[in-house]
Amino acid sequence: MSMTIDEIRQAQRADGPASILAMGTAVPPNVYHQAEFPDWYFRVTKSEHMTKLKQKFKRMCDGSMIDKRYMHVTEEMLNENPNMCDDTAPSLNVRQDMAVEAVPRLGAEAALKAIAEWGRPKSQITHLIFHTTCGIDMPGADYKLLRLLDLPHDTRRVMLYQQGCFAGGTVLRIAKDLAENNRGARVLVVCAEIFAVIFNQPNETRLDGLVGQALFGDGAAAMIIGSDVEPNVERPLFQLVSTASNIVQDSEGAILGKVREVGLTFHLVKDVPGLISGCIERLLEEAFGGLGVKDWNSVFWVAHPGGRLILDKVEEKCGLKEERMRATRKVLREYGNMSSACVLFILDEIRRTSEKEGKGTTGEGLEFGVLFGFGPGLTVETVVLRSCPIV
Ligand code: WCA
Repeated sequence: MSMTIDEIRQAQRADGPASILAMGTAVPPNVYHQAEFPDWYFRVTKSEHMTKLKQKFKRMCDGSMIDKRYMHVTEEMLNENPNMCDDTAPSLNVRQDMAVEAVPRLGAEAALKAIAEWGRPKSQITHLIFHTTCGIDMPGADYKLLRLLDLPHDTRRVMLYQQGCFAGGTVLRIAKDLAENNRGARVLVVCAEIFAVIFNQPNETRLDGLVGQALFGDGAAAMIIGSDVEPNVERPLFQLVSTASNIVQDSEGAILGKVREVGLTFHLVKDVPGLISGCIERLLEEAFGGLGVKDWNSVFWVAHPGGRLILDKVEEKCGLKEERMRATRKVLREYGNMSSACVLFILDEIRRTSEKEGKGTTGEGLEFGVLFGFGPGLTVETVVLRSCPIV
């Protein structure tokens, strides 16, 4: 008996909402403590004579709220590639080579942890979404990850390059659409960032670049996302309720990244925290209108920690209690700004702490949560989450 187009479409779609079924994170082995970073950074870039600039950099580091960061780059690598510490010399080739090799490898490490938690064979992954701000290559980091993990060759891949810090939200938005529109889909989502593309010497004519040097760290995070959870095998951690993507009004040029011969140069206006906090209440109202939620303290929070001041201003604008941003600030403190990977680290932190502290749900005992990705544009990605009971 033949089927109508409507019946075919119906059969193709999943019944339930997309859920996060597992998570994993990874960082490179080299740890850099923020208190010692200004001395290290000005020494390895042979900039110790710039004493006033070093003092300013120290103020940025001191105010960052970051305790430590992890980085692929080591002093040995910089000594072997002196152009990486010279912003008048081309260094794109060496940076690209580093990122193209290290990004899928770090992503694979995080993905293996997510797959192990998921509990099903990796051959049952149907889709892959990979995002990195670092490096460009053909075939891409998605292809390399597929090879590293020996995933099925017919895995349906989506590769996103160069989106920047908001993309932790973008990958969840795409994963939700894929999982809900392809019955049985199991989407592996990976964000991996390697600061080697940005690292460069301090320059007093580019103070915004210096802010980046004070904040960025490397990290990768992975998730498995699917609808129609398989009972007794899969354990849902969060449901993805709705997603949105917005460009902040009057913010053109507020954050820019340019791939140049000296690597990825980074431009940032001082008012990024003001621009983001200025639109946050409207975005919350749009996101939660349908659910009737009006109290921003009644939901758990995952906000991209682009910098401490962004969190302070958002917290103030929304009248948040200190505990709402606790997980976000913890990830900033322990890892720095890992661009797109940050929000996934924070979600992982929230569900782990919720379990450890005996909360009733994976979302700090609350039912709903919000995840915000902030980045170039300015762009804000919003994801409404629903937590799951902890049995
Ligand atoms: C400044 C600026 C400024 C402060 N320009 N001088 C891409 C690729 C990757 O691989 C990874 C990531 C990415 C992209 C990532 C992003 O998009 S992140 C962008 C979002 N982040 C921010 O906008 C940072 C927001 N700012 C802050 O969180 C704080 O300003 C900061 C933690 C950096 C310092 O806070 P503070 O309370 O200690 O002090 P100040 O007064 O805010 O800043 C200290 C100094 O830094 C001041 O100078 P001075 O001489 O008066 O001490 C500021 O003028 C200066 N400064 N932002 C140029 N955008």
